[in-house]
Amino acid sequence: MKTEITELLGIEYPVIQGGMAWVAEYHLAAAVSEAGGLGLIGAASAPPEIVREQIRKVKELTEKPFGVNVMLMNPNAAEVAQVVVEEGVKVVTTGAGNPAKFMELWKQAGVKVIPVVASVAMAKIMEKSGADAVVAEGTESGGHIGAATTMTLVPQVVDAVNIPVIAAGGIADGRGVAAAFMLGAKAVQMGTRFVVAKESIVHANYKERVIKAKDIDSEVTGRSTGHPIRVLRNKMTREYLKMEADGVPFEELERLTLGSLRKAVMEGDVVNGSLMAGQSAGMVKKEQSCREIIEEIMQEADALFSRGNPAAV
Ligand code: TUI
Repeated sequence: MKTEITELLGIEYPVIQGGMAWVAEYHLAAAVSEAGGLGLIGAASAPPEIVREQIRKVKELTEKPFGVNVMLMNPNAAEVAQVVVEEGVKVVTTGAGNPAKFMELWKQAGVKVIPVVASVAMAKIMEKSGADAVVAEGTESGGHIGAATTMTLVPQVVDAVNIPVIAAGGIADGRGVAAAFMLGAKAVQMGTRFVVAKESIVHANYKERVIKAKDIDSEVTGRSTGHPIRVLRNKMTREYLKMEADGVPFEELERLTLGSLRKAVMEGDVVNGSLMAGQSAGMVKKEQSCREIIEEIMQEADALFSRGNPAAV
């Protein structure tokens, strides 16, 4: 399936993997790219030299295009931005901030820049700054989120910019892909479904929680501090939300969450760990390879398109 995004990035399927902190490491990124999507290394809060190492490892596993997600709240973001250029990475996505100050560096180096945005205003600023495309990420997503839903954000961003839009948030199967295209998106970004991919290094306990999750099993912590993060409900979220309601200072709350994502991903601590996942966790039913996931959702989407109006009797 060719779209403006498959052509821009030189990929086979209009599917991009989310740049998930701790989760989006080289095994997952290489598997998604090998399967014809765009795999991403999630730089998150990793030191720049670790990001360099991860990039080199992806290159050992695939010759296909891949990218790096630069998390802009990372104090090391400027060094990571530089590493990406030095290593000849072709695509960068950004999250949790405004990447304008890195745009010239990346554009000069011929890097395709795709900021993740959660509002129309930020999408317009990114287009003006020279972005090649934007990911419009709805509040259904896991991790750090904005306020608008995918259903309302994507068409408004599509109407506001002339660059291609990638839809994210709540998309985990072919129905979501088809719906995203109907809203005007030219590709989708998925995170949660790839958390449970065979090639994902996420601890089995965490994968099991995602697979068992129901529609309303996620919770948003940090609304009061201005850093809303969607995670699956557990002891950690209950404590966090109680502390938040009690007015515990931001720094103390941060301490409770920051190391907890690593604990969940690496150690499988599903009690005290931070189980970042989107609302689509309720739709994620089993562990599959990245190839199976991508081929399945694209077949589902194709079938819907060939059938005309799926609601008509
Ligand atoms: O970035 C994400 N999702 C993330 S980043 C992350 S790592 C983290 N861990 C602990 C605390 C904070 C982060 C986990 N999940 N998604 C992309 C995204 N970007 N969603 C929303 C935004 C966003 C928000 C504000 C983009 C731009 C923006 O601009 C604000 C401004 O004016 O600078």
